Amino acid sequence: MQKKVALITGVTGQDGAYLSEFLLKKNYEVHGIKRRSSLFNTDRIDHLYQDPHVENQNFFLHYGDLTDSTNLTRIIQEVQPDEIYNLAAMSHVHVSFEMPEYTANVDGLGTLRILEAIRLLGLEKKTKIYQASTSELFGKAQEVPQSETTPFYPRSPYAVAKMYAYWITVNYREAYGLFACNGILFNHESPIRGETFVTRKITRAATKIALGLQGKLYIGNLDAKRDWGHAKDYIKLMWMILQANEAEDWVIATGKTTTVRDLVKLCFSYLGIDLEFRGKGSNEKGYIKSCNNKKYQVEIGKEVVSVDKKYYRPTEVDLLIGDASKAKKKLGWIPEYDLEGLVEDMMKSDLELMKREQFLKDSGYNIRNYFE
Ligand code: NDP
Ligand code: GDR
Repeated sequence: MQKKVALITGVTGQDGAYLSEFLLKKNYEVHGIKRRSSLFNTDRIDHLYQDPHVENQNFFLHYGDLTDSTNLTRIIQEVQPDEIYNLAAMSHVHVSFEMPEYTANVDGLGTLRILEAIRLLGLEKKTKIYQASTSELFGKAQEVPQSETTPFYPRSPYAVAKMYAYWITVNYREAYGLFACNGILFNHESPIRGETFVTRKITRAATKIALGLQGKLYIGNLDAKRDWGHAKDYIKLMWMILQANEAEDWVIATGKTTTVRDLVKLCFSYLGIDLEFRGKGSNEKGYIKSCNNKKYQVEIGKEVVSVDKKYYRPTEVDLLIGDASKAKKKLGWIPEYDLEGLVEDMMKSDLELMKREQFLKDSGYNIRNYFE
């Protein structure tokens, strides 16, 4: 049987890496688009890399960018994909306030460029498209929990750009009969999550603090509530969405919400450290109440978490909690991880990473000391 061919934009990102692994296991030929950078940017997919000089390859990388339509059209023409997963994006909500125009170009128009390439190349009947939509579309939530029928109210340049991408995907499906679907995914994390998203920032900081490599975690809004799942569970859904009988839009979420503050506590508790929070708003701080693990030389009463207003957003999304009953019922999706399982996976991985950093530091080498 002929192998199915998939093209993944954003292949070097968290979801792109897990999805590549998943599709290769399903015997797909996988093509990914990576950006040119002055340093290697393929850490997350290096284990999948194949020497281009050997035969029978099934994983290929192409240079490209979502701002370059001629490049995208050429790659799609060469690859003739059965499925495109459009995961590339300037995906950081806070950064989108600093770079609104670029975010609109990549996250909004980038999707249009792909859809238009499919149409220009006459691939409407061949190529299915998955668009990485987001719970950020719900923004100032008009309904709790949020489902496929909840109205949108985006609260950042990122969310507004993704809203254009959502509707242009729906429009190309209705106008030209493309098999084009939106996965409205709620936050999903993993040990390879970008270091500046709040979950990974916390797991890195907690492990560093326990090992004496960092003094304090500076953080923003502790009251924000998110519905956090595991990326490994969510990328399966991307594939299932494109195998469904009909092209539709789908909400993917765990159905549970947690404050950033409780997530901080949960991460420290994995290490046997109990935190107590005192104060309000930008004066809130977290202190070590107790530690039942003798491996960690932490000082009881020490302030280890402090709010820094620089991490506040001009407009915030206060509460996200998703209702994924449609995906569970129609696609038979069953997630494997709950929040505790996710935290355990991330903490275990970062603890190992930080032990290596500690070893380097103790051996006299410089370690990265950059917090965002
Ligand atoms: P990441 O930030 O980890 O990865 C983003 C990917 O997009 C990277 O490969 C990045 O390349 C690439 N990229 C950025 N700009 C461009 C560009 N101009 N041209 C080509 N490629 C570009 O995101 P995730 O893997 O977490 O998310 C995947 C997608 O899902 C994104 O679209 C995100 O907005 C969306 N999403 C994510 C959710 C989550 O919780 N993770 C939830 C809902 C939606 P490089 O490595 O070079 O930076
Ligand atoms: P989000 O994820 O904005 O939901 O977007 P992020 O982890 O950045 O923020 C989650 C919540 O935590 C609050 N917060 C902080 N956030 C960061 N990054 N750093 C901090 O120090 C900090 N302190 C508190 C935020 O204000 C926010 O409320 C992610 C991205 O993956 C998007 O691409 C995706 O579309 C959505 O999830 C669903």
